[in-house]
Amino acid sequence: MKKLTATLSGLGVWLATAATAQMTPGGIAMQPANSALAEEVHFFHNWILLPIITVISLFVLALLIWVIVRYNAKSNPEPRKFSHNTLVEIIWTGVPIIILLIIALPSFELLYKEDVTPDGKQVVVAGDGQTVDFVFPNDFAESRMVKRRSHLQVALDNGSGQQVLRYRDDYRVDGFGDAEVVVSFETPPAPGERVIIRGGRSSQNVSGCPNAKRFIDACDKEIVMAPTMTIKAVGRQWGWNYSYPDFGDFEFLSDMATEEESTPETYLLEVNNRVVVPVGETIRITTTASDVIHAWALPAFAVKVDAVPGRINETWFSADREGIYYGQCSEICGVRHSYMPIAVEVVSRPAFEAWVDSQRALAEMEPMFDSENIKLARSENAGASAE
Ligand SMILES: [Cu+2]
Repeated sequence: MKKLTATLSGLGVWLATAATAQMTPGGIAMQPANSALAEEVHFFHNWILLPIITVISLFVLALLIWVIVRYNAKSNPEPRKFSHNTLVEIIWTGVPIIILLIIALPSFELLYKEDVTPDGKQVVVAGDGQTVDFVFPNDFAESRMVKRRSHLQVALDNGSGQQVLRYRDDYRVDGFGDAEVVVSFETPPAPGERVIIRGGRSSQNVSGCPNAKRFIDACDKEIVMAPTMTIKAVGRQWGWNYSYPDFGDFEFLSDMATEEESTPETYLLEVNNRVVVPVGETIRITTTASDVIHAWALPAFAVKVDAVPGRINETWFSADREGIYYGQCSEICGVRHSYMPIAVEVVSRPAFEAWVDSQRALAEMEPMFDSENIKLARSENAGASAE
């Protein structure tokens, strides 16, 4: 493999967007979430796990204090001799089962969302003032087909933003579970209006609810689009190799930046070549390793997936905001385990395309996009370690 290493200087153009998420000194809370799924994970931790563990800890502490005070040898010199109490035993078996169920049900949902890559897709049709029926091809795998109203979302865009429509009030649907789902309107959408139909099984809570300005405007779930690209991340002792198979399979090494190349806040987290992704798009990450087990983890996206030699693991994320997000290898992999950080730079779509073309230029490929101002982000190795 051609080794490409670089200095940070070329990436300066993108530094301007710098909202970042990283560890902070003394921090105890989780890093700010940058995806709807990460917000759901944080909600699960902050409003289900933390209250339950707090109540249990205080309850057990109170029991202990009660036993110590009330039943010590001095205040209770004549202990009673019973050893069973059926009612108490049923309660202390039953209540933990209920608590575990309360924890398990939402955690299964989260695990499923993290595990299954979204497959949602979107059909946009222009209205002509006459057509009332719009077809959504239901060409998913049988187990993932659009079969219920919650698998479909419909919006109208008249040029001033998307207006989410209500099932039955605004439109009707024919053919749930069939090869074609037909969305019907009472009044035909006017010329210039665009009908947007989103379908799929993968949904997530709307980020930043209730003030979200997303496809679904209220406190609701939105269908998550299928990935627009795949990034391959290969862990090695001690750094990451990335490639972008959808864009000509250019690849680069990503190694920890030196102290001089980092800021005091990002030292040990910064890398010489960051992963660059477009904002708001679903990104599939496939990961493996070339020597021992590593793990690709990015707290702001609630992503953590093992990179195992000889097998490919898959995960996904969709970033809500532009910025730079840091993570670290999260499977102890050797002496320099703590020196193989992960840095993801989330940029606008045009900036992403310019970056892709710059990487293709470095790999001596033709540009893919009509991007202006291509900056060559990778230069010759200026001291950053490639090993
Ligand atoms: Cu590692």
